[in-house]
Amino acid sequence: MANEEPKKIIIDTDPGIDDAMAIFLALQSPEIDVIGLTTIYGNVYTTLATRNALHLLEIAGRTDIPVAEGSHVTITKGTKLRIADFVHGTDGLGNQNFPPPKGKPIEQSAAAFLVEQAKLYPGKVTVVALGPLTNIALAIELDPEFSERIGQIVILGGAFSVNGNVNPAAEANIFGDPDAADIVFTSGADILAVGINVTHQVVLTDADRDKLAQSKGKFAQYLCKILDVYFSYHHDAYDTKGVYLHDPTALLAAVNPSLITFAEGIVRVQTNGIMRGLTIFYNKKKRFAEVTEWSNQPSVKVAVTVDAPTIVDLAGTAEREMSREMQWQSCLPRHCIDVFQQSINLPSTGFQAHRISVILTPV
Ligand SMILES: [Ca+2]
Repeated sequence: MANEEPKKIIIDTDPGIDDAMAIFLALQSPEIDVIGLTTIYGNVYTTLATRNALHLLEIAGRTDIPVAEGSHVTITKGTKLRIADFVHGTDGLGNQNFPPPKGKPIEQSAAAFLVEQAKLYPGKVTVVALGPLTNIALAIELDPEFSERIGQIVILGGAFSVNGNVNPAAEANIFGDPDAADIVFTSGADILAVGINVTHQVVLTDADRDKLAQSKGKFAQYLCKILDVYFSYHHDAYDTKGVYLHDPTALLAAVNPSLITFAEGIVRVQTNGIMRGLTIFYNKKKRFAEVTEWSNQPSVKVAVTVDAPTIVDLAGTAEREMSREMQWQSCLPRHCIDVFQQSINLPSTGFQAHRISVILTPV
């Protein structure tokens, strides 16, 4: 990717500990030009998500990047939101109670900002959606051509052929606004969904965290402060000795789609009842005789496996390119990606997957 222009990315985010990791990764990757952050409720309420987004940009020294505040309610104007502060801390960032940021969000709403940027750079902007999909659905409603103008929407969301993480049916980001998710999945935009069927293979282990703690890098030190709450939650909730890197995986898949394999088909979202938030993938193998809610819907891509060997290549490329970039020399710890090629078979697909672990360390 040496001669390519950096990919313009807007991160729609509800920071969020793994959001913070994804944002730092993006800001350190020369392949990416982060042109804005838009905020949404999810891990915290939207007001706090905005405050945290501004705070993270200040930590990274990137207050030049605009933050547009997103919706405070669901697409159906619902105000009973599901907030995952028990996963990320009441402040969303590991109960560190950081001082308030100096910066302010721009006047534009998240949806208006998304529409404007898609118009400014048609086909060139990738949205990495790391929270419930309300802002993206609002952008689609605001501008009927948004789904054509946007380059790609990479969604961290869904649980495809596996249990959810809010309840057995639903993954958290889709559960946060299933109606919005269904609008986005059926919008006709170029969509890649990275669900927990994939991100649950991407584990930052307890041992990885210890390595991170030894690092003097600014981001590594910061992350070690906020990670405790996230680890405690995972230790209680799962048998995994580590934490799932949901948001960083989606971000990396957006940078380099060849990091994952995907299947193509139609996705619809259950919007009510006990299956609320369930994502169902139709692989189009059978031609149904009747006209249904699935007929003539556009196809999307759904991640099936994580491709560890290519991640090694990307890390190598990123390192080499960074060493040529003067602006990286003075400051930032570089991301390096350690890959543990412990193969996991997914019986439902026959694909080989790999357990990988992403570590932020200085080189
Ligand atoms: Ca998130």
